[in-house]
Amino acid sequence: MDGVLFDLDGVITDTARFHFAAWRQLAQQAFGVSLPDSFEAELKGISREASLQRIVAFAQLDGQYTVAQLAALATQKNENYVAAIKQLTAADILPGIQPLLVALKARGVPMVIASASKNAPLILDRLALSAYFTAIVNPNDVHQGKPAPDIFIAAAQKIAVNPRKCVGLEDSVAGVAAINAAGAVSVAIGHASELSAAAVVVPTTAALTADLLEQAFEQ
Ligand code: B16
Ligand code: MG
Repeated sequence: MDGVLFDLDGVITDTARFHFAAWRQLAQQAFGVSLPDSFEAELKGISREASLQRIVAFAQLDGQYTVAQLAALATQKNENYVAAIKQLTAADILPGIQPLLVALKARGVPMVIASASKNAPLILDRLALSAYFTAIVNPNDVHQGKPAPDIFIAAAQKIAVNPRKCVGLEDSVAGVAAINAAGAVSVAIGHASELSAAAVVVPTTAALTADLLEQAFEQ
């Protein structure tokens, strides 16, 4: 294993609740609709723009907004979201992640962030984890979002390692598909029934260790 490619939301910290709260507020204010709880999982790993499209479709307002209006709505959601995530501290790092980063760094394994979030640098800064990562892929530089492999291929390129020599960590179905399509070994966090496409599934981040990632890579 010559590199580890990390998703952010749901792997390093749980920002999904902040994303969903901000989308719910926007959907109510702009479209007058209440998003059901099931929408939270649906928006995981999906870009800001794609998330808004899904919400517009749910509100049955397809084609009613110009590109500029949609961009303004996405910006409005992001302003609320950024205000919320500014409260993040190292206490919000998911269980097992800090020891995993320490162990991988001690073994000299380079680590890269492959998140769909344009706010990844801010979040890592708030969590005091930036120093562990060689690079953060800018989703603006990636042609197609997850489930396309592009972001994981770009992450492996940042450390000049073949994706086949990397393990990718994900909590979303779209993200696992992206890791597999990139040729990396997928380790998923969540329900085995939902994430069955992954090489290995663990129930929570607390189960992640450097040895487990090495074993997943070797199997
Ligand atoms: P932003 P990940 C994803 O993060 C979130 O799961 C998804 O809900 C969000 O829409 C996306 O980032 C974009 O985030 O609006 O901050 O650019 O799971 O790929 O780390
Ligand atoms: Mg995620």
